[in-house]
Amino acid sequence: LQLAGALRQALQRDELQLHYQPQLSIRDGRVVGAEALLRWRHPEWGMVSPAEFIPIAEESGLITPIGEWVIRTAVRQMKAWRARGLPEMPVAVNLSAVQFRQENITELITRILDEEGLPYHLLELELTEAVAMDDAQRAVRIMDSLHEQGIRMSIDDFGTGYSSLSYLKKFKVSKLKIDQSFVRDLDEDPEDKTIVGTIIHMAASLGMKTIAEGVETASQLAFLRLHGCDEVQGFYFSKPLPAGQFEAFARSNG
Ligand code: G
Ligand code: G
Ligand code: MN
Ligand code: NA
Repeated sequence: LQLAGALRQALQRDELQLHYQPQLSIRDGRVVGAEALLRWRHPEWGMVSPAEFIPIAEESGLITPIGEWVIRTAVRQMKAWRARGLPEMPVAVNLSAVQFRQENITELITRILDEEGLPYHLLELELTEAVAMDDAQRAVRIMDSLHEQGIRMSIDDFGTGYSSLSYLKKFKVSKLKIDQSFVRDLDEDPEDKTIVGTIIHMAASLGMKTIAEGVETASQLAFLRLHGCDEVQGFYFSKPLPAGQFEAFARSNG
């Protein structure tokens, strides 16, 4: 397969890059974190979306080296920002289904953090609700072991993966990320208003924070603020940025 071959070379040829999307506190608008998002710039095809190549990386097994590269690169970036005096904030990295099923995932992650010398609490891992619920018992085990090490987890695309509340209660996650499909029509759709409000209140009662994804308008922000959502992420504030631009954004919104 052409794409898999090109992807194998992408790692060696330095064609992969991480962009960082700011996450802001809804109370004061300060940047409190970032989500690392993978970018692949192919010399001939241009930008290839992770939505396109992550599935191929999973099928071909390339997700293992790529996933490790993503974690290590995000960790090194945090160290660089730290050395440059940027206030400390966690960076969230997306975990794919295959990575999540790796037997030694906790050890792999703590090994990278140890090798790079970064405190464990600065790395956050995002797992989609669908992947977590696909094998919820395993998710509970892995979350327990990551939590024991002080590594934070959040549930991505929340609201799309039919969580059982009895499992959600057992998941040691610090944050629910409200899926952008509910945020998109928040201004017009009364059902989405109900869903988003309910997620925020449920999360609070379970001791979890909420972050809304895909925030694009002032009125979406106003609704989220009124209902006590903790953090926001979306084009209204910033698209995902190259590391240098993220740093500038964080400094002027700190
Ligand atoms: O940033 P963008 O909208 O192009 O991302 C498209 C999809 O790719 C999103 O679902 C996002 O979660 C996923 N994605 C981006 N970076 C990574 C990554 O490093 N690992 C995994 N597994 N998925 C990623
Ligand atoms: O699946 P995940 O939530 O990890 O994917 C995040 C994706 O959402 C990224 O590809 C990112 O580029 C995209 N994204 C981030 N903010 C917005 C936004 O405000 N609107 C839209 N439509 N997409 C966004
Ligand atoms: Mn995500
Ligand atoms: Na998401």
